[in-house]
Amino acid sequence: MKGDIGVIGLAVMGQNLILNMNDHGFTVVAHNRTTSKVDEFLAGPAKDTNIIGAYSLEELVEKLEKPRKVMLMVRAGSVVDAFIDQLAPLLDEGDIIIDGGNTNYPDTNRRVASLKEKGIHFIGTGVSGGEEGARFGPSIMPGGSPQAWPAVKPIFQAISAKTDAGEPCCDWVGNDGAGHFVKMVHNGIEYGDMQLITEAYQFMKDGLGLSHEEMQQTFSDWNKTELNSYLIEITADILGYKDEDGSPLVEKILDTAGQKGTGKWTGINALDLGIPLTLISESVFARCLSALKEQRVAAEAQFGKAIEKVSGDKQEWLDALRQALLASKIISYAQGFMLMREASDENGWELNYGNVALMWRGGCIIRSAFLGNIRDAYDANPELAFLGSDPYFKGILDNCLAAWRKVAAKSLEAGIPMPCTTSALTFLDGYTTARLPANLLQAQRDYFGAHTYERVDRPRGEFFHTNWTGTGGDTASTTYDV
Ligand code: NBP
Repeated sequence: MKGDIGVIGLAVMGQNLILNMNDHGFTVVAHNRTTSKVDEFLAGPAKDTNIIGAYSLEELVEKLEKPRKVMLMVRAGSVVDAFIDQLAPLLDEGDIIIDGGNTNYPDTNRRVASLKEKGIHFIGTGVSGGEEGARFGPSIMPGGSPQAWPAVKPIFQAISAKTDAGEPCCDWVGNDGAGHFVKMVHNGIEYGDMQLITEAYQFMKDGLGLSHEEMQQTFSDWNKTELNSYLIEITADILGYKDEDGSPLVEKILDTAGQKGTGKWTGINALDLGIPLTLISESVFARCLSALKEQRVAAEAQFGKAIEKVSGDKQEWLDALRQALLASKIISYAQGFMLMREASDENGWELNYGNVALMWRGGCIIRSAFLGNIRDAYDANPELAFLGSDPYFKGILDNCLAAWRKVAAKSLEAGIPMPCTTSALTFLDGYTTARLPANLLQAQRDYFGAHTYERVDRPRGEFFHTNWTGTGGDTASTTYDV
């Protein structure tokens, strides 16, 4: 019997995806560079399954049904290129290579194009949900060669997470690197969600002086509101978790955040495309700041920094904090979808934003009830430019605004760093301001660099230069840009 799909890479993600595929009745051929891991896998987790081992790429290819589907679950980067180079000569026209790693999407663009010349289809797919997702239902975001999708769809949609209504959290995202792009934005949003939660935690702990039991209870309560999500749920669990000595384990963990780069890629992309992705970018910088532990310790002593206690009714503050978190989260997703729209337009991907929200609805780290509402918003209006304009989300923003301002102002007064909560509010204030002070900025640019400006009393597209000092020239600049 030949295999339905081959999977290369028997680390945590590969093994669990293979077992998931096997559970759904697919015959999987498994290969790993270090072939002893094939034996260990077959004798261990894959014992008594239909999983077949392959000890070389030739054997793997030989054991697959045509069109062959070979999925790479290996370290992203040059390892993927090396496997593609070895696999391509062994494959026939119409065969499919799938990269399920955390690849930077320009690499996927490049691989789709170069394999197309050889007649081989390529899919780059985001897979989210970590070990447990891979085993029992991840969110899967495939993009690449559209001709390959019909052959891969039954496998991916079978193994993916499902919504409560039974819909698979997996659908075709778009051409070329669209799948990996959407996965990158997913990870960026994950950075933002996590940072927002940590800001609320610090406000509760250092501002309001809540105990860990009270904080655990608060997050549990929040999980029964519009904030219902995997990350809020695990935060409650973490805050209640005790170390061996009975004290909260979370307080023994060093306060320096790690990162693997997908948040940074999202921020870089936003800068490249000119999209004000302020919240996710702040969340990446917050991790960078956290990493400066020794400098922070020294600076706290040098500046005599202390967080002021927040006085007043605790329940009122907690409710205001919940509203600030919810409103900030709406801004984060609104910015993420703005970025996807710009990238989609730029690359001709024709992303379906309702489908993207559906794919994130289950299986992945940012899964939440909230994503169901985002899906409804884009289903109702696929052209929605700003998620916050959708009636449901606008209603929440309107209702939360006063409490959100109160929390943001208090955080600044008390010295509690809340970069994402406050920058989200600043974004909304900017986005809803018809006239910003950029007129003065344009005047400055024209003053020192003759960069010209447009006038409110003339049609757009007409450019003017003023000789501001009387000593400058009348020649406008076309090359010098600041
Ligand atoms: P790793 O990212 O740790 O990669 C391990 C696999 O890569 C093993 O099969 C290893 O083979 C192979 N490999 C390496 Br490392 N260097 C190689 C080389 N020079 N030549 C050939 N093979 C090489 O595995 P993972 O954590 O399962 O993740 C797989 C992919 O999925 C990654 O892109 C990751 O970013 C992504 N992802 C991971 C998670 C997660 O929660 N872990 C979640 C979502 C996505 P060996 O056994 O011979 O060393």
